[in-house]
Amino acid sequence: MISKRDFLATAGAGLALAALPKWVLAATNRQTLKMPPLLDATQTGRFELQAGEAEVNFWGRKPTRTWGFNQPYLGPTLRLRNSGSVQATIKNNLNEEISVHWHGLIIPGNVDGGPHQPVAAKGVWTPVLPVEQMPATIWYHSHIHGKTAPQVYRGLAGVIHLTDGQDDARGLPSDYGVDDLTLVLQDRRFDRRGRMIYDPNMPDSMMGFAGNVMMVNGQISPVARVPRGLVRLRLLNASNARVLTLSMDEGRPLHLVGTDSGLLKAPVALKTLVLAPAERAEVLVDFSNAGNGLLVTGPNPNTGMMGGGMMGGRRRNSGLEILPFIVDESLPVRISALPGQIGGSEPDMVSEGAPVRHFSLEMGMGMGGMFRRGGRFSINGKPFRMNRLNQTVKKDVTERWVITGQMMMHPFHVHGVAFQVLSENGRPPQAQNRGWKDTVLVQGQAEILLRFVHAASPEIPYMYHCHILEHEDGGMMGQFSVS
Ligand SMILES: [Cu+2]
Repeated sequence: MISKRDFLATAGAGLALAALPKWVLAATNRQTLKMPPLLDATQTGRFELQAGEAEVNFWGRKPTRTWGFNQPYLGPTLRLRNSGSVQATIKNNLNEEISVHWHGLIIPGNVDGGPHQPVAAKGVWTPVLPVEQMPATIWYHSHIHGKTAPQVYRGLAGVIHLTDGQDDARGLPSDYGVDDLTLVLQDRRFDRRGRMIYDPNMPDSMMGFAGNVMMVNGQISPVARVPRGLVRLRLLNASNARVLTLSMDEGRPLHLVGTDSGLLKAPVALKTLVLAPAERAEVLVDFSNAGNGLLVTGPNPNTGMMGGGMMGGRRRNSGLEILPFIVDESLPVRISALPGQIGGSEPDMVSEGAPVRHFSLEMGMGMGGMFRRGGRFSINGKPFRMNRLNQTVKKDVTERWVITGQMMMHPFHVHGVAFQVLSENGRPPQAQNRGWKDTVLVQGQAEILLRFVHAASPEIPYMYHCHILEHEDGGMMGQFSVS
């Protein structure tokens, strides 16, 4: 188990030691990790989310004004069937328009919840979501153009479990909050009074806004209690910009069983799992023999050419503790052996003859670009415009998209589809990118194969964009119809 001193050393590295306020010392009485409340719609076929404002006292000193769905910060975990329609009701009790994008749901453009489908202040949205896809861990978040970064930062996000009820047969843990843990990972910036702040300066808006503390499910430095067996972690990187490089202390493997859009055929043991903003991964961790453990993230690798001191590299570049796990003998051990096969699938699409499109993710780094507000970021030279359709795509046709990123790594997300990563910098994809994906971290160049099965009209098109939210809001986004 990590000691109090180790924790302070880690947190302190983030806060700059000299400025470490005394109240941090009092904050080490750790709370047990809480799961987001489970909102199970598998039987009812309906759910309701209410966006509202509240106050949260994260550090036990000064409270922060936060937003959330059905609770003060973040939203419930929605459990949905992976097959069949579900009736959603979104009530916006805020004084500002929001949207709810179903990130990872493969559904038509007119219920996708993107920037063209705002829910007005005090308004209501009642889409029917026709779900028909593989079981997966996906999520939902606000997606108003130009406001996604601050709105998600304040708390408008939550996780969705798509389930077919067959996890016992697969040998996968599925007892919510006991051996099946949902972990919303976010770095957040706190001021000396313990308030969560969002005040991006010029470097922040270029590189993306990074925090000095890691939160799990909206909690600062909680402790997870786990059974002495196999535990499933459903990981979501809901940070605005930080690329996580996750590992267990002492090299205990993370057994990858699922990527963004579905389960793999069999577990893949990883020492380190890179999880970019918006990516999800399901991993199994074995607590049967080794006992207690600690999940950590290494330094943010995404400092690009700006890296180092100029951009306050020290704050960005410290590794951070994420979550200690304590084995609790009172918890039931349901699964103690790693499953051999889990019956998922890996994409194997035909790339020959597929029409090719090129996407260049651009930072506009000239002096003119650097000091120009709103139009710094673009794709193929075009910053996002609400009234400009960038592509028209044919339904049921496999396409090959070649994505090139400038200056730094960019997590590229496409709405309305699960895709195959065909290559990364001309080589076969790394192990963690061989499953079905909806977001891929472009580190130079990536090629993806994708085929749309639903339509999106020119009026309510699908989006593709960088999921560093400050880049997205700044214009690194495009939109396309499918018919
Ligand atoms: Cu980007």
